[in-house]
Amino acid sequence: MQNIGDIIKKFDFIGECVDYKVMGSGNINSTYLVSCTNGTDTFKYVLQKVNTNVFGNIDALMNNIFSVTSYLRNEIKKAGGDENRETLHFVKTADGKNYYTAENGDCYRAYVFVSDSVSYDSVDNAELFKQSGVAFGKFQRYLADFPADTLFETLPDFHNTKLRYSNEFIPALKNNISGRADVCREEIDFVVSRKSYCPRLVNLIESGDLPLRVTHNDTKLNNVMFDKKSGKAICVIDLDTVMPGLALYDFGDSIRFGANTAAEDESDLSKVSINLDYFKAYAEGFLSQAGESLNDAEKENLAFSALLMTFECGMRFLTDYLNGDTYFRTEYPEHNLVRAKNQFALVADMEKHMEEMKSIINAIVK
Ligand code: GN1
Ligand code: MG
Repeated sequence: MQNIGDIIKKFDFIGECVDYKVMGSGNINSTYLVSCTNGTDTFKYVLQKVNTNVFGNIDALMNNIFSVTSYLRNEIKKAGGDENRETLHFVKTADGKNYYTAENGDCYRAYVFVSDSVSYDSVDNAELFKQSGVAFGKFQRYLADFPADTLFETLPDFHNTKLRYSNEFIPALKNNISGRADVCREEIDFVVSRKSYCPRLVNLIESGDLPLRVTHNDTKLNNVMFDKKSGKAICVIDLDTVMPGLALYDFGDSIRFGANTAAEDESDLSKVSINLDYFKAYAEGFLSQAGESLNDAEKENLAFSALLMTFECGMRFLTDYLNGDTYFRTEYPEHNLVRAKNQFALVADMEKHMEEMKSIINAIVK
């Protein structure tokens, strides 16, 4: 473990650091809020240790981030927005590098904390959730003409549910490294009995029905910063997985997390269900920005994408549980299993409400 105080000194921050504390609730990277002062003003930065077990090529990942954020800055300016608040500003190291590599190989990067902003792990009103839909829809719209072939695929096949099943879940089950397969038979059966969901979107990419776009791919509610006063979404964060993907991945993953009536790791499954008001609100927000560019196959699969992204995430949690918790950060031994059960309860509820979900979408896109 590196001394964070020493790491902070490596960055080109204004003034001297007076305080830092752990922030955020991500499952992959470690995040700190750093406060600096030059004697008169305070400057806040976000420092992150990037998970090098998950991301292999940090050079390429940080190049993606610098090029995407500078492209966004331009698009926001052109649209008359405030480019200083609506996208992240990464800060280089004192010797001009995109990130800092410590002696033990740990990698750190930093960006300016968006002032007067806040993120949420859950919402208690539909309007706020709709706002996050606006933010992710806008993000996709602004990046519509970004040269996708210049982007490095930080995690190839990230949402390839078919490969997640055959190349990750099945081997984890067969190898059963953790010896835990016996305690999660019900969840394993849940996944296997729904295997036919996995190739649906991937097949539509192969057939040319679904276009690849530059997408965010990790559209959790807590990856959006909101203005503390106005409640409006300001900007999208966590740009590690910005890659060519499907609009449906971004839509579906937002619903998975934000329209669940419980947190994604709530163990009381009676609290887990799909909130259809939130589903509708998010769809309205997202489609108000990204809707016009969507083709018929995309529109037809919006409701299903919510189910599939929930199923995929549950399968990933279960895979990690079988592998002995090597990927997601866990706080207690059964954490990944609790998450998997939770996601599967949500899938089951979405299955019951699929026709309503489709009607909600049809009423918006008609
Ligand atoms: C991870 O880092 P975070 O918490 O924003 C994961 C997502 C999962 C999510 C589940 C790079 O996101 O894919 O949906 O946990 N990110 C990566 O909470 O694997
Ligand atoms: Mg995050």
